[in-house]
Amino acid sequence: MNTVYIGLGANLNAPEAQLRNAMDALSASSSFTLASVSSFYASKPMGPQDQPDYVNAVAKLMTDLPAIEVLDLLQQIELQHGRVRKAERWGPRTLDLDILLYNDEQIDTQRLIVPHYGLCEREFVVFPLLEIAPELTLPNGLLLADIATSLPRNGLTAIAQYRMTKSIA
Ligand code: PH2
Ligand code: MG
Ligand code: MG
Repeated sequence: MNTVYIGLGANLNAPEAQLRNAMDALSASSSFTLASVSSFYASKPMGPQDQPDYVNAVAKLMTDLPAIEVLDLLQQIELQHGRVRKAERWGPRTLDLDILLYNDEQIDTQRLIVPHYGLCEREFVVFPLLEIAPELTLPNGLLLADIATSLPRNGLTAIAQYRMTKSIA
């Protein structure tokens, strides 16, 4: 069994509902067991500022799938939720599902880089991850809690909770 942390983000078409639907889809998938979900957070857009605020969250999944097949399934869920891939870097999106961590592994391939390259700098990843994994050590040996100490929250605010219907706890 593998432990995967994923980041969820959306800022178009009722973003909170986008995240709830994505969580429902992950939790309904026979390939994943949903272990925990952070609060949903309102966050200021990183990148172009002429776009709506985001809703972000982090989830912990257990799976037997290799990382690349996790990516396939996440991209399938993105597409089912109306994601249109656009050229604009860091532009608005209906749903973005990113693999943040896959066990302790460092993966560097054409399609997938893990840990996610922005993990340590993005408050909308670090604080939700810290909420569900306060003791986490990253593959580079750094404690997530230490990274959080020197990272500005940039207005990041918890706005809602996702209630898990199926739990391994
Ligand atoms: N995702 C982006 C670009 N900017 N800003 C926030 N606050 N949250 C995101 O998830 C985000 C972003 C592209 O993936
Ligand atoms: Mg992203
Ligand atoms: Mg992405």
